[in-house]
Amino acid sequence: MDLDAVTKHSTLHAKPNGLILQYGTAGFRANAEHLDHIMYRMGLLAVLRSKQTKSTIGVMVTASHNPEEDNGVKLIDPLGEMLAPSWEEHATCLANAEEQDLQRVLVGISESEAVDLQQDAFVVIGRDTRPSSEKFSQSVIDGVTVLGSQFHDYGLLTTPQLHYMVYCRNTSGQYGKATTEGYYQKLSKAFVALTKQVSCSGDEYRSLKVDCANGIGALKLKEMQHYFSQGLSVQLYNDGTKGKLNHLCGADFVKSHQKPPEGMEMKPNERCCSFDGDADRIVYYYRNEDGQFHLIDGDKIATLISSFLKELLLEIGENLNIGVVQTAYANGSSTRYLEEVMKVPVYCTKTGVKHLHHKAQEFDIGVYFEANGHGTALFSKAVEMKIKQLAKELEGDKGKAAKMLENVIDLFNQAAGDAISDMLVIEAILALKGLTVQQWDALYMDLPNRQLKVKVADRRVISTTDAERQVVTPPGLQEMISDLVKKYKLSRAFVRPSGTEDVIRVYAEADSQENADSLAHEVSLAVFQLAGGIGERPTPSFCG
Ligand code: 16G
Ligand code: MG
Repeated sequence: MDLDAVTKHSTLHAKPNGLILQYGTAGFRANAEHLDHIMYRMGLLAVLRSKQTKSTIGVMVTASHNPEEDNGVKLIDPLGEMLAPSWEEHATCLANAEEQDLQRVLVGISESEAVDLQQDAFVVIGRDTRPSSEKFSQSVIDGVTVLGSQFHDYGLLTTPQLHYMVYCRNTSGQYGKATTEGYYQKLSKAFVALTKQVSCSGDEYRSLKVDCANGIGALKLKEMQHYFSQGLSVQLYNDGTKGKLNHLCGADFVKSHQKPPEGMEMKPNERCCSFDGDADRIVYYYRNEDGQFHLIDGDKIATLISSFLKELLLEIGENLNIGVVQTAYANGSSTRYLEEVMKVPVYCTKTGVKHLHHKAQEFDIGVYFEANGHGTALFSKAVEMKIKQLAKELEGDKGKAAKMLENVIDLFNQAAGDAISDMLVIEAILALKGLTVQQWDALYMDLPNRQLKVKVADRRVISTTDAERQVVTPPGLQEMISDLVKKYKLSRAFVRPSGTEDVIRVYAEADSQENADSLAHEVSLAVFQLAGGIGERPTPSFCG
């Protein structure tokens, strides 16, 4: 390691004095003005991780659904997964080291992780469409090359596409070809094969309106659409030619405001969906004849997918274990429906994709979704091989089901939740089952719910257990929440420190919107009082 060169280049990416940032749930995120040094240093760290794992490592420059002025970066581990937790800590240390300590911290990480510095390294880089992203990917490359390592810059990519590339490269191409072309072909081939079997020929399933959040999803869908146009025609809205990234549009906006994005023309009962800014989340929605807006979030997506997979397994007579993984934010009705009607075991993990992903890997088939629309289905290697075998051997209806399952496995991005892949899976399932968007929505009724945030002096005063459903500290807060919950029917509430913003998040659900709103408000007051709230005390209008 040429440490003098590291220091010399570091002066070109100087760290603002005293700035402390943390590698959070989805990497670093902040206003772009503060991030250049982080990019350079993550280039350095990716090289060390690559040497240690003897694999290709990914670096994605994006701040997902955050405003355009922000940016962020995260590292992708060899199998396309999120960075291992011990390396998240190294990332935080390296990011916060003052210039004079940089060499020492870098050597410290190499030693503690027994990195063989003679080992070759390879880093792949992707970026979203933010104005600051191109320059930042150059800073990452500076970090990679100063350590004498090789890289490939994919340029503009969705986050899940970079996860896919990393996975392909580290499995000798067995998962697919590590190019955008390879990605488009793999997914489209599976989608077209699936939808060819659709017996009802209604045009209803042939078109879909997609809000691309003025982000990278628009560019990539435009490139991809002719590959699958036999099965589906997509109309793109908020494609980045006019509006600002994530501004009044995108999956996060639609989910949190429970209303359609700006710019979308919705006719009654038309199926629409929204991606987020880096296309790793998706939610669906429609308006009924009365103009009422209906949101179909990650919970209902998980329900549709797991019921379809369960039916296919029944058809081929295989008793494989399916598990659905959710977080505390999953609507209570979805959990009840999955457990009681579909008889599928449901598990709850902490918020953040890495937690759900790891839990889902414990099953033959693990379906995971956050209510906000991030998710996918994972198939164990043994299951994948078995299904491939059955698709060859079985005949008649069983053979047809096995072939469908084989294509479904190919259609899901096994490395990360992926809006494009999920969209094609959902479209295929709706068409194959002959379900309209209203029929899908009617599987169960969501319980009214409300999410709020409370500003506190230090969000770390709140710690939680039981997958964030119970508060441990400060003392007395859980008792207050439990007493408040008892006042309402079908109610539930929890609070957790955000991993991406300096706030405490509050979630409440109950039998009516009014009750969910009052419960959320009362719980916010308890947080404000016991966890050191700052600024204005939460008022009932807070809920609007
Ligand atoms: C990040 C997470 C997302 C989670 C959200 C919670 C990834 C890729 N993304 O966006 O899964 O739902 O954070 O944010 O892990 P919060 O901690 O601020 O509530
Ligand atoms: Mg995202």
